[in-house]
Amino acid sequence: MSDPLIPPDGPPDGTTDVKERTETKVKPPSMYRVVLVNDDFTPREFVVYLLVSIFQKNREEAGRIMLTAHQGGKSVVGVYTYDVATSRVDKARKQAVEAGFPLALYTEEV
Ligand code: TYC
Repeated sequence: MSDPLIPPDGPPDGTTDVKERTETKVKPPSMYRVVLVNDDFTPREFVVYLLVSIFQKNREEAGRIMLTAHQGGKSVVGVYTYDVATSRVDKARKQAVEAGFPLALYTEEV
């Protein structure tokens, strides 16, 4: 409630009240790169299937990502928030283990 004896533009003694503003800096969330690692055993088609079904790539892009890893040893799948990166990597690893393939993926902060 405001005091009816103090005018809205400041106290009556000629001083000025300065309200310090508390700066609230909102940092954007850290981002994480998901990296796919090549191996000699996981079938190409299985890698493409995971990239389409878990990482929501279209088949063309999934094929490119898979081939980049196949030829160069690793390939960046995408950059995501921590939760998205880790949950997708967990899913992909789980499916690879269930299917009996040694497929490796890892995340790293961008
Ligand atoms: N090198 C595998 C093969 O020849 C295919 C493959 C590609 C595996 C990419 C993993 O991240 C990978 N069957």
